[in-house]
Amino acid sequence: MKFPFLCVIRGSKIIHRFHRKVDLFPLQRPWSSAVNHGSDQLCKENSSFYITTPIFYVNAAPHLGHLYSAVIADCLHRWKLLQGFDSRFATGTDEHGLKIQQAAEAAGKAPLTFCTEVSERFRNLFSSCNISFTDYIRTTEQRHRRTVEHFWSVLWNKGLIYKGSYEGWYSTQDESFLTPSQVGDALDPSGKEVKVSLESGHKVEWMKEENYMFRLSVFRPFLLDWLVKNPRAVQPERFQQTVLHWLQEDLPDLSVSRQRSRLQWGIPVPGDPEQTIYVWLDALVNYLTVVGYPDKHDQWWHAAHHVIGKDILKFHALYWPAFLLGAGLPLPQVIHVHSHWTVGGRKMSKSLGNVVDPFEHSQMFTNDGMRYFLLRQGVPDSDCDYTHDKVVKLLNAELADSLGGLLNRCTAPALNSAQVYPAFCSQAFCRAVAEDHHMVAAVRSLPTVVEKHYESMHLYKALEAISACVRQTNGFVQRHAPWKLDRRDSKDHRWLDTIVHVALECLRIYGTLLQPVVPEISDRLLNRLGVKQHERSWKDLHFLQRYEGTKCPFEGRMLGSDSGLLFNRLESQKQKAKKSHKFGHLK
Ligand code: ME8
Repeated sequence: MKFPFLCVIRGSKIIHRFHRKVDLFPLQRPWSSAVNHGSDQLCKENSSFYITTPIFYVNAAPHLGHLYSAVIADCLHRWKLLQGFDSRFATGTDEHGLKIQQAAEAAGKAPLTFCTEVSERFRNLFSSCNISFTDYIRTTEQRHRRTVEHFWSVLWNKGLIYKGSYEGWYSTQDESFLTPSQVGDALDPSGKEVKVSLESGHKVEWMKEENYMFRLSVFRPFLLDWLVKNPRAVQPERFQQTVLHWLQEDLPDLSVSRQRSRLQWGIPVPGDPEQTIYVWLDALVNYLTVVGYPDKHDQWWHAAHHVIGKDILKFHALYWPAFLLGAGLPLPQVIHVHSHWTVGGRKMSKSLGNVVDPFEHSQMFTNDGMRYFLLRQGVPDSDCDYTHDKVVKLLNAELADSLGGLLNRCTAPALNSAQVYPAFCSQAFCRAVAEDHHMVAAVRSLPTVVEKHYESMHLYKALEAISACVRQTNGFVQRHAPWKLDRRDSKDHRWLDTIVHVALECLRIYGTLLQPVVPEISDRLLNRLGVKQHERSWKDLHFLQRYEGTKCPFEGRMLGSDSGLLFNRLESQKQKAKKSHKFGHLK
């Protein structure tokens, strides 16, 4: 297939210098087999699962949004482990490009020293917040450079990269090329008229350079085909629609290098030291580096799932699949997109002074508290606003009072003096009323409900369902007030034990299902119930077996030791202010 000598693409002029034969057809369609039979089916057969977060820019310190992506991916990784998958979870840092080069200069540091320092801050944040990544990748590593060079040479050998001259808009903050329709007018803080990206609001500049270009334009029909055949490739649905909408228009070819004189901090183009590889091509290839491309990536690459924020959808749902198709590699199973956290209704930004420090807030609310809040309140489809009092209110209601209160009640010596998992009595359970039977049915079906929501990344719906069941169990205990029963009466005694048995069974199910979200709290809860480590997986979710007439392995077992409250109540800002005022007065 030959391409014309000169082509003009809306707004950005690209002059082709060389005629090269393009070996494009027959282009593999690596998506069809996997998805026609259901993507997860394939993964289950392999029992491999590979989940990634974006790799984060090291030009600034981590903020709440970065932690959010990592917590989502961590939850999915832990969920897959719970189900018995062999799961791999990669995160890391994106360290090349003009933006990083400029940030290092501004900090007066050598680029690598600067990158290492900030990358360590990300790694420490993730480690301290129980983000159980199995791979941490930095794009400045040698293994990554080798992979990028190989990937480039594959595209080059297929004639998908050519040398041309690019002229158009570029945003350094987004490291992104823009067409004129994506650019608008704005005033900078000094009142000067500037051009900005309509999507991100970041300043753009006119750029004219000799570059290497990637033939993105030829991939449009293939990308459309992929999305039409795989309606769940990009989730949630609204983001798949966004990508389909983008594909209604022609895709311009993409500049995939910068002149070395402008950008030194990056991987040189193989065979042309005067050019540096475009940072997004470099960064996206990290997902392959982690799994050992080009030698041993198959097992994992077939099971790839990406978690990304909505800001980088174009790079992951247009450029990345096109690069992969060009290189003859399978496309990701699912691109899970999430929306953004705002503060005071506005995007977090240094200049607005509203950036939430995830270290500080995880210490204030505990790691699990932060994780629970982010996943319970974060909705993939729309932005959510973060406020201190919202966190306090939610965690007090659901973790301290509802879940913690239930555990406390049912394990307190006043109600459970023997500190055992008491016996269930079918005859005594005849005292149960219709609402109790509804509660039992709801908890029995809870694992299926939660599975559905975890699988579709509607994590807040999974937590909503668990929380509703916890409330029902509290209602059950409250309704029958076991503390009012007379232990000396054998019937009452059996009923009391039965109530506590049912409540502990509910708690065991909640603790097991909550492990991917709040691993520390779940561990403490299950320890208190005396549930052993090997009894906490998906296959251990049989609920209330005695009600079904089968043996319950926990019945009669000693409870674990009491390690204190499951979650300590938190103070709102108002309460805090009141206290400090009082102390000030006393002083
Ligand atoms: O884009 N709310 O890195 P980045 C929720 N290096 N999530 C947010 C957020 C917010 N307010 N702000 C950021 C890059 N994020 C590239 C990625 S991948 C091959 C290269 C999260 O440091 C969200 O996941 O700007 C978003 O996509 C990502 O951080 C952007 O991080």
